[in-house]
Amino acid sequence: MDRNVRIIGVPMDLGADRRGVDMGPSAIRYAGLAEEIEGLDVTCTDWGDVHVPRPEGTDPDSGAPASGDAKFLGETETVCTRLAHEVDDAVAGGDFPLVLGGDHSIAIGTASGVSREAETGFVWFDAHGDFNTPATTSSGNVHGMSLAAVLGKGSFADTDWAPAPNVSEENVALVGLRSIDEAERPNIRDSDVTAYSMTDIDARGVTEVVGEALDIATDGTDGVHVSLDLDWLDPTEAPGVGTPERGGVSYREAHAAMEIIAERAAEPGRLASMELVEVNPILDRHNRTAELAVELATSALGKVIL
Ligand code: Z70
Ligand code: MN
Ligand code: MN
Ligand code: MN
Repeated sequence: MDRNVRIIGVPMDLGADRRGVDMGPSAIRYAGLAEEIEGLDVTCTDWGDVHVPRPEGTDPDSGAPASGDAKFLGETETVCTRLAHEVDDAVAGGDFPLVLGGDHSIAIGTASGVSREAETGFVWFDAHGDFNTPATTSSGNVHGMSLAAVLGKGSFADTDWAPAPNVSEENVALVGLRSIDEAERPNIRDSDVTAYSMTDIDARGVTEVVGEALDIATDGTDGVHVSLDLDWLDPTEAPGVGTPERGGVSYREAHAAMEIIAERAAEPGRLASMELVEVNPILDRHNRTAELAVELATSALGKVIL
């Protein structure tokens, strides 16, 4: 990594049902994130946390009427607007934003901030598509809609905060899918994103799939944002997530993917930002999911075995 890493925590859980994901930033810091990054001879500044309102005393229906069936949409807008400003500030200051969730709804803020001045491709590692809209969601949870929001799908198109300014669907690749809602599937199929399921990883291997995902995300863009939902990994490796899904990638496959990202960071379509989301220490065993998040982040930032 050729830039100072700026850590930005977002203790957000309004986009998901399971309480505990708001403790993700603390858990990831406690697992030694800053120390491990400095061990790579990369400087690192912890910018603290973006303020998030507590769900007690907030109204899930805020943001209505445009929100449809999206819970806490008004608070999500507030948090994502704050985060977008922090990420934009980091990029403008020449730093590399490393955002710690929190649930995956925060990606709407990261995307908006990182793409404010630059065409940005996305590689979205996830068991889920996060491609619901307020019209198709069955949960009402914004973390299941965040990529659709970034791309201005459905009623998100009518908002000025959700669609990212410089992200094209053609430059978005989803990797590792294995749990898509019935009503969500056509949203993905009818879009111009490229979606790789676990079936693709089984057939072609993680190296080839991630290489192709990076080709898509770097094609004509200024940089790539890596959004890493820890439920991308198999629950045996990452038990501390709100929505575990069997059949995810292994520890080795996840590291291989991050190492490919690190290799590409030196190229012109370089790594622009990264986020680590959905770590839930309450559901974890001995903070191992947060520790894994730290290991994967350092791999993406250039850690090598020899
Ligand atoms: C489901 C929904 C989801 C993350 C779960 C689940 C979405 N498709 N996303 N965990 N990160 O509620 O929309
Ligand atoms: Mn500012
Ligand atoms: Mn997700
Ligand atoms: Mn997920």
